[in-house]
Amino acid sequence: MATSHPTTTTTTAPASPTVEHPAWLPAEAGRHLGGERVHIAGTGPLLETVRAEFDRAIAAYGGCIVDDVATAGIVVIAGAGTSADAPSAVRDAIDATATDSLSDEGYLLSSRDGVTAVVAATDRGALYGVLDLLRSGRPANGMRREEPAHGIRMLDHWDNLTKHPVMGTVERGYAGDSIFFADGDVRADLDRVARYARLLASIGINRVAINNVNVHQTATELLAGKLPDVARIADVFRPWGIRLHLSVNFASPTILGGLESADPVLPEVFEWWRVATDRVYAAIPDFGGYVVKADSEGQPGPFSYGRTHAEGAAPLAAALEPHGGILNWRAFVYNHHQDWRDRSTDRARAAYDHFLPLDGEFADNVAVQVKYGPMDFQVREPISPIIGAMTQTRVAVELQVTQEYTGHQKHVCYLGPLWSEVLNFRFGGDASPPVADIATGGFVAVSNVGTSEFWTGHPLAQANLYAFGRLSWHPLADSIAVLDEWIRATFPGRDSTTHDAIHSIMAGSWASYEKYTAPLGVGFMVNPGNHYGPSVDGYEYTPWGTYHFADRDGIGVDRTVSTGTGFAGQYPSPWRERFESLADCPDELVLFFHHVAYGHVLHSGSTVIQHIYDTHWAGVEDVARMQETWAGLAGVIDAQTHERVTALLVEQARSAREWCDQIRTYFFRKSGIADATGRPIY
Ligand code: GCW
Repeated sequence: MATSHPTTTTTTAPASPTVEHPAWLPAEAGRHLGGERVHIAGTGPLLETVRAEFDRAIAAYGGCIVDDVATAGIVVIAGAGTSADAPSAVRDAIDATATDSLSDEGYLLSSRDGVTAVVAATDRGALYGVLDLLRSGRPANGMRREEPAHGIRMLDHWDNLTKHPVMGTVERGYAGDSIFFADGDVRADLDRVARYARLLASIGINRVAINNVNVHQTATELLAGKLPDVARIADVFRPWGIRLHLSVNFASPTILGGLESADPVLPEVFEWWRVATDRVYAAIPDFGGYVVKADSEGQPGPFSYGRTHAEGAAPLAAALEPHGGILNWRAFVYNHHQDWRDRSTDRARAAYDHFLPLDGEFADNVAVQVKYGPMDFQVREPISPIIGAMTQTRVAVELQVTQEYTGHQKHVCYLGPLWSEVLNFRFGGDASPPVADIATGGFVAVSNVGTSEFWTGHPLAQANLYAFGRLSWHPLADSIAVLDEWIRATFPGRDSTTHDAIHSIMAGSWASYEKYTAPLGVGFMVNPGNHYGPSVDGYEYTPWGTYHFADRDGIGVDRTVSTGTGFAGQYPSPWRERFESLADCPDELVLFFHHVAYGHVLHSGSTVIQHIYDTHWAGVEDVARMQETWAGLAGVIDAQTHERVTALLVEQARSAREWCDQIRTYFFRKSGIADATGRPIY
């Protein structure tokens, strides 16, 4: 939920902590490239980055960069052809790309006779290939071809320029302060940003929006007076193939330009955005575009002028278009002044109701950016139906890497499996394309990074950032295989017992989190404001539209067409029928779509009330197992990481227990039905 954002300025922690964790690119990453001779052919500014990467990786082990291709053990070719004396691995790869050409960002890794080749059509592809080599090691003999599924792989930072007394500089940030901003300005020292850009490039992220979608007063200035400083960040991103985006305030023409109105149909408003945007491109020639949160949680927008969101987007899209810029226009538009007594308004319906009528009215360089669920980044929601419904509009799917509703980076909660469910969802049933293929606007996620020495507060939350990058490149990859990749890269050279232990803690951690928090898709039940810890009725009588309707007889939200809010009818077949029917609705979403009696029997065979009792208990047991397994890793994992995770697991266990006891007790008191197993209730 939006909160007010008082803009107090206090002293800022240093941008670079003393011991910064290397994440999935530890220094040892270069070890397997050893004392290699590396030949680099091609042109383009990113090849400087490639050269520096090799220097960093191989110099320590006696390797060097050589001119002679014939004697090299690693050969990088960006675009250019090669001579006949090139090793066979190189010729194999060149032949392969001759028949099936590579895109701008694709590359081939080929190994034969002790030589590894990275072949790409551009220097950008070569950079991705080389970072892959560093991350995952030299491939065995043979060839691996890599192409991203989509060109837009973007992180949104909810970073503010000034500090909020509780949240610091990052809205919903749990990893320290902003790495970009301090004390109302862009940081002077951007070294940390360069290291961040390297991590992001290594997982294929190619766009970053640096500031909060709630654009407060000082941030509005990023588009004007602070532009030279924004350009400094873009300069740091550029060698890593990352384009910078800005979140902008819809009312900028009035706030910055002194216009009387920001009404998006006015010619002077078009003109204002054109001039402002030309200025941005003069400072940052590869600027990516704008992100806009309009008419949402108090942000200004076209509704103030009686205009639609397509009309609202038009002047910004027109200004960006000649420069190749894109506009990410968020669909998170709903009534946050709802009367809880009003049972007919349903927040879940909002994005579809607002945006479907506008399908086809947005310019080509606009992506409507939709949160994966129709409510708000809950641990379990159905997939937002508007993602599948706008067939004439680019749709970008928005995920949340920062753990706002999934444990604030105090809880281990590996989100890969949640995102895979989203990306694999097929609106039209098994024969229809998955969300991964219909997200024509690409993939966006809210970053979880800050000044924390671990980047992400919780060391294991690095896996979520890694997984988002990898899944935005390969949206249908197995998220558990991605986890294994992350474990191998982050903890290199460990034996399989260690690997398996980390895997067992993380692989099911999203499921565990779901067990001990809000049950069966009903959502929320968190403390209002900070969204951490249990408060079953915290949101029940608020204006936010997030209710569970528990009474003495039952719980859940009737979103059926026949007797409820009609939300189920926003899905095409077969889902509208499946969600509509209590008999067919998947267990995990039953309370999202139906209000049922506590004695309702789930497909699992358990009643709703017994399911609540059992899963909450089981979730706490899962966390106890995580603690035990992690304790066994002392001395095997570096001490800094081991101690931090140990301490956070204590908090996770405490918090899970609190959830468990409050939820079990609440439902016993409401229903009067005993837990069949006789476990304690208070
Ligand atoms: O759920 C809400 C969060 C807000 C956030 C908003 C959004 C940036 O609680 O903090 O604001 O989502 O996505 O715009």
